[in-house]
Amino acid sequence: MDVYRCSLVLLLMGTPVVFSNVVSRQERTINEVCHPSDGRLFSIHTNPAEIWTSARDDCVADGGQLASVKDSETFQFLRDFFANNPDVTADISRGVWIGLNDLSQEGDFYWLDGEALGDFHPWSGNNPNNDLKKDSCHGQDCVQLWKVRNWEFDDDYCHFKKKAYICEYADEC
Ligand SMILES: [Ca+2]
Ligand SMILES: [Ca+2]
Repeated sequence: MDVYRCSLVLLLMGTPVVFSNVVSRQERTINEVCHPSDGRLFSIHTNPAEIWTSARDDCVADGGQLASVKDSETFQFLRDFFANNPDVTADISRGVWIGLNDLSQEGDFYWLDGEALGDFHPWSGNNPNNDLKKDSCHGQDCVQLWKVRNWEFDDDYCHFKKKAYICEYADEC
C-alpha cells in the first residue's frame, strides 16, 4: 500500500461536504416509482452521476436517503421496474447506488438507517469481494445494483465511481 497516497486521499476526503450537485425534486417522472406496499417513493437519479458519498448526501439534502433493499419484494420490484423501463435501464448501465455499505468496518454491511444487513442479501457471484485493484486504500465498500450482474448486490468503489443512484422518500405514495 502506498501510505503517502492513501494519506492524501484521506486528507481530501476530510474536506467539508459541499452540496453543489444537489438535484432538487422534479415533478414525478418515469424515474420515480412507488414501492408496492410500504409507501416509499423511489427516485432514480441518473444525471449527474455521483460517487456514493455525494449520492448519499444528495438524497439526505432532498429529504430522503439512499434506498434500502431489505427484502425480496423490494428487490424483485426494482428488477421488474428496470426490466419494464428500458430508458431507465439505459441510463443506469454503469450501475446504480443503494444505501448499503461497509465503510465503518470491512465486511460488516449496514443500511443507512443503521440496521445491519439481514438474512436477505442477494450478492452476485463472488461478491462482496472488496476488490483492491483500483483502490488499494479502501477496496470496495459501497453497494450497487448492476444489470451486468443481474441487478444482484455488488460492492464497488465508493470514492471515485460515479453512478446513478436511488433515493427513497418515506410516506410519499
Ligand atoms: Ca468492503
Ligand atoms: Ca465487488
